[in-house]
Amino acid sequence: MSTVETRRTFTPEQIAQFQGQGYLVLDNVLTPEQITELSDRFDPLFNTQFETGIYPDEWYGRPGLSQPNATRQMSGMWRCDRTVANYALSGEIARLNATLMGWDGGRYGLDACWIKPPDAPEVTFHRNNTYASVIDPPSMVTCWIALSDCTHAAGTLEIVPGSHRWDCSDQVRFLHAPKDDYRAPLFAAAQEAGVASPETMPVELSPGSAVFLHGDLWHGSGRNQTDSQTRRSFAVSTLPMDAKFQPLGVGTGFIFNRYRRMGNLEMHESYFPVLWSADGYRTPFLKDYCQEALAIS
Ligand SMILES: O=C(O)CCC(=O)C(=O)O
Repeated sequence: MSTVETRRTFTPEQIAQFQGQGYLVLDNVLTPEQITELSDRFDPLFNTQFETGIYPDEWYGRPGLSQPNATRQMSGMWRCDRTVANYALSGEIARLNATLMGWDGGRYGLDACWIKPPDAPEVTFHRNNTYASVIDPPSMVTCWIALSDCTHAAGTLEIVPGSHRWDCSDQVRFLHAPKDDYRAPLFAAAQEAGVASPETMPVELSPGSAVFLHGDLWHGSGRNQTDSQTRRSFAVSTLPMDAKFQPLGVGTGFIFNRYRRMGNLEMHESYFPVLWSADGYRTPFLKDYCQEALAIS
């Protein structure tokens, strides 16, 4: 069984890199065994076999129904499958995410797998915080973990370093298989921000390595140009521990809004558990529901 160092401390340089550039690469976040354990859960889920009986929040790409090259994406998987929950609700991942943002606690925001088979189309450039404007503050941070070789040719994530600082707008869009250039919203934003020629950078990662993304960083992904490699990744997004809902009708966030309690702006811990906090608090139900995937032995 291979081991990885799990209780990590970021250096001041790593934190400065994240804050200045909006991203940070970290190698060996998951072991090969963990990658297999997590990836093995995806096929049953896409075949409607939900361990807990609960359906996911978002689901694109259905075997036998969708085009064979369609990207498979599912989110809100932690409620469907407790092995996936070990990763999605990891206190360690939440701690890493929150630490980079300078937060003293983090709660679950979103989990998602992104499976791009050969010839899978592009994912439109966007900012994750655009999809969280129903939350106060509308601020997420994402740990995007490669579960296969994520090369440029296989359609890995593409980012624009420093674009989290751009003064520009974005709007909620359907992100899969755009008819227009998948970078069109990025180019419009760059123009608005006065950036003449934004440079996209493919984040090439080996399996188990991760890139942390600031919620305002522009990112997307290109077509999988290979004829035999499926590109797989798992993304875990964290909100600040003290996040609340905006008043009803303010902002957008179609998944988040489903879990709003009327007359109450709190993000309930049944749906948005606190995964890590500097004072040691973690939502109590988690200890019976899942195990820490990245625990130190
Ligand atoms: O994996 C991809 O291709 C896109 C992922 C993404 O947009 C995200 O995790 O926010």
